Amino acid sequence: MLKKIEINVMTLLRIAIQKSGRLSEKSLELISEAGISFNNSDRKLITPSSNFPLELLFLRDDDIPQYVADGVADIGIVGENVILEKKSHSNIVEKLGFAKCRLSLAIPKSIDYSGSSYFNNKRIATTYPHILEGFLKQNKINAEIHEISGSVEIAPGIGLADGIFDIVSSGSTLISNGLKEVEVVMKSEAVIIGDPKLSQEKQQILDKLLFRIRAVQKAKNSKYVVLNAPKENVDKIIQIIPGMKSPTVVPLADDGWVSVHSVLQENEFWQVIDRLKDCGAQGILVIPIEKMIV
Ligand code: PRT
Ligand code: ZN
Repeated sequence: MLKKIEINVMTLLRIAIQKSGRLSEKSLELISEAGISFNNSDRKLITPSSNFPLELLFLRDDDIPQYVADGVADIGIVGENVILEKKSHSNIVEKLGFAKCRLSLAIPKSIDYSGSSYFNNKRIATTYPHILEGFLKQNKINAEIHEISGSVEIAPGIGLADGIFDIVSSGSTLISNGLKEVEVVMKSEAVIIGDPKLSQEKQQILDKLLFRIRAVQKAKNSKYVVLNAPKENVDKIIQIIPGMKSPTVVPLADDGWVSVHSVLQENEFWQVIDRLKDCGAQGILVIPIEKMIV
């Protein structure tokens, strides 16, 4: 008699990440901080997780929007600059806050720059022709676009172009090539893009993944703070560091003092610490938070 065999085909969400480059390490770090493990020692193209219904697909960053649009990958991590250049229709699901940069126009530093009309009848070298074309059209500038595949920053020096349109992060590449940034056309950071038509099962996996990623991101932007303060200033201190719901206030052995525990945001850290000190706070301890579920 034939036995009925039940095959349990588990649904996996497939995420495309950059194989090697500026996004790869941070993308893998994010996934690992979300508690998702992979064994990719043999560098396979597709690697399933051992503890979460996710599989990694390693690609060049330029190919990621198309793979997501075609449904070969369900989601992907890529820079906003690539999405715009590839005119991809994938949804931005989450901004990730790393690989921040801008796409800018730059010219030799010796030239006086009077405004974007400078680029009329000039040659601009770039690896981002579509974004540049859009900017030129919008600003009614009639310039010649020279699409090249790399080392854009050397183009003016060798007489190939009058200016460049490229990614700028610290600005040191421009400086070391005798160039100056004159127009910021767009700002970019790494984002998760997604297929807008995910199945219900895959959407549930994505929601779980996003829940974890948000907890990690929120924790990174927050610090746990513990301090001692004179009792009469507690109300003022609570207003400065209201915390997630309300700070914990614990009496100290010394009757006139309390210990206050709360959470503060990284970006307002120094201003807040100064205000706390003005309220007589002492022994301020600031502790990193690993995960934060609100
Ligand atoms: O091989 P693959 O196609 O996958 O990678 P890639 O070589 O096309 O891209 P990669 O790894 O260099 O960058 C991936 C993404 O990182 C980009 O699409 C951006 O979204 C983001 N990013 C962030 C940057 C930079 N910062 C950056 N500084 N991408 C490139 N640069 C380069 C830039 O082209 C210029 O040459 O760094 C130089 C400028 O840097 P600064 O710091 O001197 O201004
Ligand atoms: Zn690329």
